[in-house]
Amino acid sequence: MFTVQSAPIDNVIRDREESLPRDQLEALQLTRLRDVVARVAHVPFYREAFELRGITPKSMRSLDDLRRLPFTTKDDLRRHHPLGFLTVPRDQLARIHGSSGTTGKPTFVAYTANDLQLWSDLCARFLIAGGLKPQHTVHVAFGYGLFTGGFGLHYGIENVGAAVVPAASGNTRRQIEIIQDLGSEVLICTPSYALTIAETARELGIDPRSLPLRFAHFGGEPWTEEMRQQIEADMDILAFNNYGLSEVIGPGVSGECALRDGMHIQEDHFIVECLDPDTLDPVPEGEEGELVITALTKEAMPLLRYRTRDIARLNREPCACGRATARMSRVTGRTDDMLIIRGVNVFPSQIEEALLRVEGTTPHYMIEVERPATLDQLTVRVEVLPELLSDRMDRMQRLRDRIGKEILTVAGIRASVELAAPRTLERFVGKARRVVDKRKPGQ
Ligand code: DLL
Repeated sequence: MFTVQSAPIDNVIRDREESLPRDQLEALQLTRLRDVVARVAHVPFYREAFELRGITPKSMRSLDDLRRLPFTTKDDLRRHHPLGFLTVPRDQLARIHGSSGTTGKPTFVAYTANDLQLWSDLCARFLIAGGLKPQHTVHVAFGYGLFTGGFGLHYGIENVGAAVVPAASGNTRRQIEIIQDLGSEVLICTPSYALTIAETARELGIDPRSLPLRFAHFGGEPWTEEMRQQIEADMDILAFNNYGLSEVIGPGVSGECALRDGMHIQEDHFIVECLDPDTLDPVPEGEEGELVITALTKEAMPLLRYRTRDIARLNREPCACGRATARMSRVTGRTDDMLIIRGVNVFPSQIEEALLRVEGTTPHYMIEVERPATLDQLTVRVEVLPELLSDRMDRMQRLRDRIGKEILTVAGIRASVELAAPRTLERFVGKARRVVDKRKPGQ
């Protein structure tokens, strides 16, 4: 048992594979790698690449041979729209999800019945690692639909034996009422939606700390350690991070254990590489790079070396919880949401971190980049606590200066800071969209 912020959490490891010694885990990965190479060999995209590179299942002699396999990108999926990566006949599919991109059309991902079972097992693993018990009632405020968040977590919770409340997204007041009426102890949504719930509760005169919630499992979008602290204090809960993406399976790729020192990657089912996004060589152990993921055991649509565009670090030290799997850090940004402002690489997470360091700011903010003449201009709008809004120009200016200074320290860039009154910026029910880049056409 571990005690996290005075809450006791039983350290339960669901499956033996989670704590396999490294050599046994790697032997299992290699067998599964050969197997998946055989299964995808007739997908036209992979067949061509395999022929060019002389790849056969047998030629996968060690895990290092992974590096001979082709990468798969979101563009490849688009080029083979809608389901060009299937390895099984259509009639074996049990579910199709999709992820929306910036281009409008969703990319589809398909599951067989076994894939759905695997998915629910993997979600159950991280939920259990984060303290979920069969006696809990769990409020799911993720969208149910093509998005993998709602259904993925839903079946994981049922798999654990807990009671699931499929509230889905929207109508925050009603959600609060349902949480109160049913006494739900666990909340599942995006971290930004948790903030909306807390804020709406306060508007209704309900102290969010008085809600029955005790734990939360957040994922689906980047968030910072500062944001975790704020949500935990606001709602008096313990918040766990979990990560995944639809192209790989959905939620269930990795999640935190009670020690919350990185997200355990479910390495018996996924091989995760951390590569320099430019050279595509592995980064030195522990350094930031792009995560590239190979799904070893999925049946319908296993992708090889999928380029996630997510930037994170890997840690292969065994964890004190007893799991031996590699852990990934928080995702600090994406190679493609990285903003380049006057030549400086800036991730929205850096701005968030800076804002939350300044007392009196809230986690509601918008980042706008434009180029009025030749020079990029960064504007950060942030809501401040009502008691900080004042008629005194000098006080407001001091606050803006402090925020600007923090942004400069954390992100290395000067920003013009605008203070906004409470509840004047946009709120999100799913993934937050906090960046408006007016330099791009169509935004
Ligand atoms: O967001 C799957 C998911 C749902 C994961 C619910 C966890 C909980 P997509 O819609 O395909 O799938 O978006 C995947 O979201 O590449 C990351 O950029 C981002 N993302 C997901 N989880 C996290 C997280 C789902 N914990 C994309 N931290 C990924 C940071 C995350 N980013």
